[in-house]
Amino acid sequence: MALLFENAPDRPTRRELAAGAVILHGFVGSRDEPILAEIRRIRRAAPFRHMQTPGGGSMSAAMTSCGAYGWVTDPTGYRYEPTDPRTGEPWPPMPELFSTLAREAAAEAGFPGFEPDSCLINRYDQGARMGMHRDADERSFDAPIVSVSLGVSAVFLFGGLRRRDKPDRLRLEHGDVVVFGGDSRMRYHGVQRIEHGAHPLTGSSRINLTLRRAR
Ligand code: MD3
Ligand code: FE
Repeated sequence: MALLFENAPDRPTRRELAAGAVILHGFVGSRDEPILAEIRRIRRAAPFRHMQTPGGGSMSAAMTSCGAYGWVTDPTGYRYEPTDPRTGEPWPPMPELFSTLAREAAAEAGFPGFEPDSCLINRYDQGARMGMHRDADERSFDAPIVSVSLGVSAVFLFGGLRRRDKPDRLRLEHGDVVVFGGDSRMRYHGVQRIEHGAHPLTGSSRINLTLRRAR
């Protein structure tokens, strides 16, 4: 569908949101189905689950990971782990498709040489959200984070360096990739509650991949 209009001048492919934050509209292109096929493979070994938070709640997004490290939360805290706590087995390997896409997107945004060692996969069903937070569990904040959105769209909240800074709202659509590095790496961000929706490739869900350098 998007083929005709993806690179039309009225829908620019690359847009700078803030210093270090670049959105690449439709950057996924025809890699959408291959990515979803890899996720089906990953979830067979490491199923999506709603993890518990230190505050006593649970994440409304269902999560899994691939790569050398996976992000986990439980009542003791947030951290990266080399194995899935569900099985004790290493996380499924990062598909080359994921690391290549992330490296290309990061380079396009001005961060050459990005080699992710972790990919967190978030699945938002209708009503799921993610509260405002910073990503601070990585060993170094020099590397960017690359975000890939698939399926039903969501309103992304892009805040500032202080929790109270009023966030910008930005709709992320199927195939959009956003790179957050440099001066934007430590910004607060979140995802508004997912509305009722349907996408031919994901049904009523939104899938977000975040490619990270954990260690
Ligand atoms: C801005 N995920 O998993 S991706 C997360 O759509 C997370 O699932 C959201 O926030 C999602 O931690 C947002 C966009 C994103 C990811 C990392 C960032 C924005 C960021 C790191 C720094 C600044
Ligand atoms: Fe985040």
